[in-house]
Amino acid sequence: DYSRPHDVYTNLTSLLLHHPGPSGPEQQLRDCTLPSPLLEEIKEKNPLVTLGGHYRPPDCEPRHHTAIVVPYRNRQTHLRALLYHLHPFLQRQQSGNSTFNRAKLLNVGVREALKEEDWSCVFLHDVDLLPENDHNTYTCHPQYPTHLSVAMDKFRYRLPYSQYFGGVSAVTPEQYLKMNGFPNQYWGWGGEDDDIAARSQSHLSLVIILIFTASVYPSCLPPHSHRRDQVRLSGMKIMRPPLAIGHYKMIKHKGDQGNEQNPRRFDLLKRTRLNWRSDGLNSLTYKLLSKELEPLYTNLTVNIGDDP
Ligand code: BGN
Repeated sequence: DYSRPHDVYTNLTSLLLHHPGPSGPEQQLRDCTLPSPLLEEIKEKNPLVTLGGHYRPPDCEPRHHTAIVVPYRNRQTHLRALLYHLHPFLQRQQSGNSTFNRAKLLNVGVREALKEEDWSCVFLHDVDLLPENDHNTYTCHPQYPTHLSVAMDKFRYRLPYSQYFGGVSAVTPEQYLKMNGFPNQYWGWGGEDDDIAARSQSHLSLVIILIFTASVYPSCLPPHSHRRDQVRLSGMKIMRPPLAIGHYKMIKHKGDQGNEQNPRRFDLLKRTRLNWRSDGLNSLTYKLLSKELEPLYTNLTVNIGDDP
């Protein structure tokens, strides 16, 4: 019992945390008011850590087998802060080597976000896109999915092609359910946004949609003026702000490792019409490894499996 007021022991306690070894990027500690929750809470946040502080990644064979030794006496607050930080930190270092899967991660994010609160609108936002026009309101259309990044600098402030749905888009939970979420099978770069677009669209041509959009979707409505109508049972279509409003700057980057072009995307896309009812929100499986409330965002680390 480390918390006794008059500690009768003068022992040096070695805490052994058995972990496979590190390989991840650096994480900066933000400030000096670090949380030190109760041991019970830390345990709850780390369901995969077993008795004695052991952890093994559930989805791969560890390459290292590491014990962490912490000389200790009378510092329970520090110990709790360290355990609170270290367990998720070590688990994160084992995540992220498999192929990227944007659409499946979006599914996970939407499901986890909806566990937290009854959001009326959920945005699906690439990390490298910065909105440039304040009139591009981040709200949902009550009936149809919205595509907001219609004019990116990378594509000379135009749509690269009429069905493009990548970058930044938004759905209400009802729209998300109606389209059975997003596909889980697109491992690597490309095609998943086209699949999502195909799920959400009816057969209206884009020209009609754009004219319609410009007239009924003013860019500057106050958020609460949207009514939350039921989605029609027929197919949906894509709503877009005018090209002059949906401006985004893309932060320049090279293709990332683990997100190479997916050669299967052409075949997968041909089958969207057949597959969308069975591949999506209703077939989503994953394991939540950690969930951390950071000062400016919530960081979820999940095991979503790997390209079969
Ligand atoms: C398209 C990609 C999209 C990507 C845009 C813009 C495919 C499927 C080919 C049938 N689609 O070509 O995923 O967002 O380019 O870069 O690769």
